[in-house]
Amino acid sequence: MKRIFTLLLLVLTQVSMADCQVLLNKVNTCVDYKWTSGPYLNSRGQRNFSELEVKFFMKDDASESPIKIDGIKVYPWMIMAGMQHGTRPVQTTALTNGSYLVSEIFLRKMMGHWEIRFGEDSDDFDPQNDDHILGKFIIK
Ligand SMILES: [Cu+2]
Repeated sequence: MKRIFTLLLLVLTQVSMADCQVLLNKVNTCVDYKWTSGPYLNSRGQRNFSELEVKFFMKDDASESPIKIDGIKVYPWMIMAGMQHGTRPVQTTALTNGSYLVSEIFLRKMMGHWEIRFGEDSDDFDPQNDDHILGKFIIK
């Protein structure tokens, strides 16, 4: 009986979390994202901007209604051997469907991997400080 209950709980947990692509645990918020352009990893001389549509919703909201995210910063971040760095500032625009369009994302092809980091938007925001990062995903 206990085993069945555990199994059921596991299944239920997976169902309720199914559409949470990135969990921002500290603010109880889920992120769904899709690339509307790219992602382009630019070689030398190329200049293709990528665009990401991002929806934020409360973790426990089964209807996944989009919420406003004042105070959350979307930040492309490159991890290389021995160094990390960002890129030029992105543009974040609110869409009528409640999601956000993150545009002007400029990614260069390098010996490393790009991440999209969701950070707390504060004056002293530091993309290398794990305490300032709410969640992230690796760009593949
Ligand atoms: Cu680099």
